[in-house]
Amino acid sequence: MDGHINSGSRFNAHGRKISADVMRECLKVYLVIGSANCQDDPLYVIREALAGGATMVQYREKGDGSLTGAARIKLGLQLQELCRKAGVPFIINDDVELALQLQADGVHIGQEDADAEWVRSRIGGGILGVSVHRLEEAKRAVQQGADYLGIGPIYPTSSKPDAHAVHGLQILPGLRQAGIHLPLVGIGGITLERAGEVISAGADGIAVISAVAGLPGDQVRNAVQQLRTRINR
Ligand code: TZP
Ligand code: MG
Repeated sequence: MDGHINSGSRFNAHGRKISADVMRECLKVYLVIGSANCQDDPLYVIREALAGGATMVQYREKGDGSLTGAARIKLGLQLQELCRKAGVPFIINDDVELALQLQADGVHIGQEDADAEWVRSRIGGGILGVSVHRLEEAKRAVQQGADYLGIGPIYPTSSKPDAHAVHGLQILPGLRQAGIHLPLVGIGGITLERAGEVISAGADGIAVISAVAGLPGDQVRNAVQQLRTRINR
C-alpha cells in the first residue's frame, strides 16, 4: 500500500486526478448504498443497479443494524469487485482508512468528517467528494482539492436522520451563479419524478439511496434505467 488509492484504477491512473468531464459522467446516477438501506441482499441490489447503468457507487454502511468490523470490510470488498467488473468507480463514505485498505477509487466526506486537504493528501489522485451546504464551504472544498461537491438534502429525506435542513433546488443555481464550476451532485429525497429538475437547476447528477436501494431487488434495474433517461433528457 503506497498510501494512494487504487493506483491501478482507470480513475486515477498514475496518480493523476480524474478530469472534470469524466467526473460529471460518473455523477449522473450515483448510488449510495449500505446494508441497512437495502430491502434485498445488497449484492443483488448492486448487480441490478449496475446492470441498469448506475454510474458510480458509494459504500455508506450506516444506520440501525449496519455491519461493523470484518463483515463491513467483506461486504465492501464484494461490492467493490462488482463495481470494478462494471467499470464504475467505488467510493467510501467518511472512512479514509477503509478506503485505503480496500484500495477504493475514492472517498466522500461531510463537513463534520476529516479535513478535505488531509484526505486529499492521504488518497493521492483518488476521487474526493465533499458535502457542502453554503458557498464558503464550496469554495473551501474547491481549494482543498475536491473533485465533486455533494449538495443536499435537496428535498426531505428519511435516509439520514441527522441531515442538514432541506435546501430546496435554489442552492444549485446559487452556487453556479457564484462561480462554482466543479461537478455537483444533488442528494436527498430525489425520486424519478424529481430527477430532471435537479439537473435543470444546475447539478451534473443525482445521488440516491431509497429511490434505488430501498426498492425490491427485481425493480432496481428498471429504476436505474429510468433515472438515466431522466438525467439525459
Ligand atoms: N446526505 C444528504 S441527504 C442523504 C445523505 C446521505 C440521504 C439520501 O437518501 P435518499 O433516500 O436518497 O433521500
Ligand atoms: Mg459523513
